[in-house]
Amino acid sequence: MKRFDEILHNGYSQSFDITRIIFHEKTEHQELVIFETPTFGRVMALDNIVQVTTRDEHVYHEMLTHVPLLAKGNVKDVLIIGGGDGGILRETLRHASVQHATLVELDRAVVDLSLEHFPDISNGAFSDPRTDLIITDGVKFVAETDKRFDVVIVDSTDPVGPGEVLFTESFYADCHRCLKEGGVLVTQNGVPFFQGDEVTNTYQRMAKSFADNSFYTAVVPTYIGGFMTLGWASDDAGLRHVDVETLRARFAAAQIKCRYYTPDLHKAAFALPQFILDLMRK
Ligand code: AG3
Repeated sequence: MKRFDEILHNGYSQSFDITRIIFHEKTEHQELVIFETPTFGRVMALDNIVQVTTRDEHVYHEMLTHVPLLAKGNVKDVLIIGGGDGGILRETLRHASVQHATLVELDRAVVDLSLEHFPDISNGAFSDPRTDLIITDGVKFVAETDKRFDVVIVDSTDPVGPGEVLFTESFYADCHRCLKEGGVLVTQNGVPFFQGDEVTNTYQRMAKSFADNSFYTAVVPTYIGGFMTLGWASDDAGLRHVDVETLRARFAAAQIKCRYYTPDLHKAAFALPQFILDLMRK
């Protein structure tokens, strides 16, 4: 294999030069490949879809973490579904208010191989005393746990293969059940230019359990196609309208240095292009 061609969108793909294959095997749940590239550094793909690159992972991890945590403020308990590479966990634990971060990952191999080949992505987060790592099915966990969280972050693969169950109405209902009053759920929701149905489906499915739901955006170069949509749901509609001064004050107090996230960008990320608004139909 001299190149890696991502197979995700119909008739259009991205292709990486491979300078070295580091790992390539079928885990219990999916095909996992790790390789080195000249442009994006080290890359991990699951079932032929790029999940993480050392070059741009911070964009996705910062936006999927700091937006809900700073919108809510003083967050203590966070649940992460998926995210076995530890990037969301790393960003979550940068908030001193966080007392417990529970990470529920289906595939132990993702955690083990990320620790071995992408140590900077978790950057010690798995050994933090606040971390509780649980290897099980996220669907089962949210259906059964009696713990309650301020924020639930779903860092999933796309809705094909093992990730599909994390895009259902019953899963969102169980996430709602796991939230403290006025808590917030955020999810990975694809690239709407190519995966528009995901916006329409998630919009309708989240609305069944939450009083308010929408999307916000981030641009992640290796999730090709422009904007990525991140799903947002809460019973507190005010959380997606927190004013920028409050966000700036919380961000400054948290003393977190980011490479993509800024409070102004946080605010702006909820302003959606018309084609995404059009996909949000009941
Ligand atoms: N999980 C999200 C990958 C989404 C890729 N999808 C796409 N390009 N449409 C990434 C895991 C990072 N912790």
